[in-house]
Amino acid sequence: MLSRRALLTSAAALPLLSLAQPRPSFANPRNPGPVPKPTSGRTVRLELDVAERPQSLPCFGGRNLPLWTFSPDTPLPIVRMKLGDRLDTHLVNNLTRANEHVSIHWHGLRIPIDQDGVPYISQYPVAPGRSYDYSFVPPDTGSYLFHTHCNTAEQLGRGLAGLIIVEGDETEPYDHEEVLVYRDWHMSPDGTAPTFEPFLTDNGAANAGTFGKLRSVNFQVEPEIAVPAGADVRIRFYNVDPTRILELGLEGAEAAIIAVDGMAVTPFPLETWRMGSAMRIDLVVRTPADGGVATFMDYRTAGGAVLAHLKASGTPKRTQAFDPAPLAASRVAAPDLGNATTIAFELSSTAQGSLLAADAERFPGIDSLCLSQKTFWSINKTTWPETGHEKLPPPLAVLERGKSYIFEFSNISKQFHPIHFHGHSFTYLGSNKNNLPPHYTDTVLTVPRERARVAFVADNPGDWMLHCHVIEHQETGMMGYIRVL
Ligand SMILES: [Cu+2]
Repeated sequence: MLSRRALLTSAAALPLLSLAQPRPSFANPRNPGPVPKPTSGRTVRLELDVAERPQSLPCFGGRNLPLWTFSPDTPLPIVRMKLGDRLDTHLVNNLTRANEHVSIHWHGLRIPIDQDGVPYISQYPVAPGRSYDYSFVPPDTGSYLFHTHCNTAEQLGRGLAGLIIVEGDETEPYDHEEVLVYRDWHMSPDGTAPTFEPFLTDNGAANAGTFGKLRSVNFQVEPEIAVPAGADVRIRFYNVDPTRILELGLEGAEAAIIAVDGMAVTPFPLETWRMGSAMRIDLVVRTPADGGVATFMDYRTAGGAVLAHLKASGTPKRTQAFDPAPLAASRVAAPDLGNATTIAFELSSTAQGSLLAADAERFPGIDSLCLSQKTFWSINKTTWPETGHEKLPPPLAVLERGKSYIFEFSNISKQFHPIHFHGHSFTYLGSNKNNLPPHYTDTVLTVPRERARVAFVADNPGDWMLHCHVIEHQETGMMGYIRVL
């Protein structure tokens, strides 16, 4: 299906290719407001007790699955804090499987490297029975998440994720807020066995990934979420699935994107927006009149798949035309494009990966090829961690602190790759395939034959992971790191 996105164009900064049609925009969009000031200096404490907790979520249809979660109280901890607050986290690994280590990555947060939660780079992984403490002050407002960075396909697949919301970015109050969290579950839709299906398969890893068969939003199948009628409702939409890439759209209501990966943008209409694993957008939706319904859809699925409904009720809160209020500007430093150094990254499959993908096409269902080494993907022909996470290859690039860089990602493979960079936020420059409005992102979602460019100031010293967030691609080679000296 040709997506609506493919028909859209924009006047993004420094496009590689100018296309004729203008992208839809609001008549007089308002730019993000002044950078917010920290308003408090509290310490927020977070206890993460990682353990297996079999439970039945609403989407499981009465079945119990052996979830791995951070808390006995909720399957998805949500931390709300104010800009300026410190987050002190005590992590305990109470998993009982031998050698099932954990570490916590704070996805999208531009925090110091020693808090980044990557095993063998920022810390040793935390063994069963052991604990670890994190402490940092998030520097930005917005919508973020955390997840483990060990055995991630399975650990995230079993449920180990949480959200961090740093408040203080609204320039005008919206009428209401909802958090929508998308994910699949690796369970058989008809089976009764209280177990998960495989999280990582050779066939999946060499292709688009192993998808869960059950889709959920907020742990429900196609939930109906109550919202006030005729109101401007802020929606924080998260894709926390380890694999699936969504093409998110909304039918039945006007909507504006006001932030991408936590960082404010000049509001622009939501047509559709591609969201890889761990990507977020903040929206303002003008909800329908009393009794009306608006529906979130995924257009990457043939014919479109329903994700969730917003059901409006009450007297309309607003009657004037939709003019979404912007958020406060991000404090991400503006890259100096005139003096930036460009570094190219080629995203490709390995010979083994290509062979396996071709075999899978010829022999559907083929899997478990007894491969001694599963290395299907590479960045600039280099791979990690085929011989162990702890054996670090050399960095993909060494950057000078304070200087500006342009990263150019060329996807020469047959699959989508959302490339996530730790510790920084990219300024999107443009692409030969998808000209998107100006925005910041911590993940560059590339499609086959796409050449996408982003820029940033290397202002955070450390060894920062650069990897595909289709977790099976990451775990089969598409992973490296960038050194900022
Ligand atoms: Cu990938």
